[in-house]
Amino acid sequence: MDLTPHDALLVIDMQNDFLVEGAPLKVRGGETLLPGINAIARGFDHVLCTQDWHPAGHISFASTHGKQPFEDSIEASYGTQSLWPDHCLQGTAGAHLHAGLHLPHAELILRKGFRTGVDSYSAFFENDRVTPTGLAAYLRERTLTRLFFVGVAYDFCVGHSALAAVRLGFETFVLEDLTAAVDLPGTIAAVQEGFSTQGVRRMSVADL
Ligand code: VGL
Ligand code: ZN
Repeated sequence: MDLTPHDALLVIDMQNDFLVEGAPLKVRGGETLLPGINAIARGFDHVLCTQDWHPAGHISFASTHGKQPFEDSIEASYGTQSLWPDHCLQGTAGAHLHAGLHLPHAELILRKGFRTGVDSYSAFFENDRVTPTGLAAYLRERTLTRLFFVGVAYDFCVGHSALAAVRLGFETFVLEDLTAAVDLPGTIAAVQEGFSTQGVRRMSVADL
């Protein structure tokens, strides 16, 4: 596949709280993706990153509701919200992009999930599915029409971002061997079902 100036690599949530040993929301295998992401990024003219960026007392934190992370959920005004350990608190070391990520030419770091009352798995829309982050307009204005997703978590932020991208009309690929999943019951199957019905293309680094 030949890359063009209209292609962008979207590196999703490669942050300490998802990657380092003992982190609250460690995604198994996430840290092993770093060398591969660094390497592939060199082939892209345009690299963008996202950063999960929550205020204290965020709606997605189990602690906010006195509930159990991973198991409990709440009914938010916008639908069911899964509950997580506290993670990616604004300005903390856990929220920093991992020091092993070397993307010196990255052009944008998009923060998401910064509103107390609504979570944002997708880089394009918050979980209410209507509040935009501005990313679609940014990409369109810059004529970045073909998007390649890597990072964590495959079954949450990568998956929701890719599904939103294809709905918005971007040609959308997920480089699956440069992703890692949280893997709660049914979450991988659900996202893959969405990919196949909505036209997100699954590929591996070797296909690039
Ligand atoms: C994520 C759960 C909560 C992710 C972010 O990056 O996939 N998952 N916040
Ligand atoms: Zn989060």
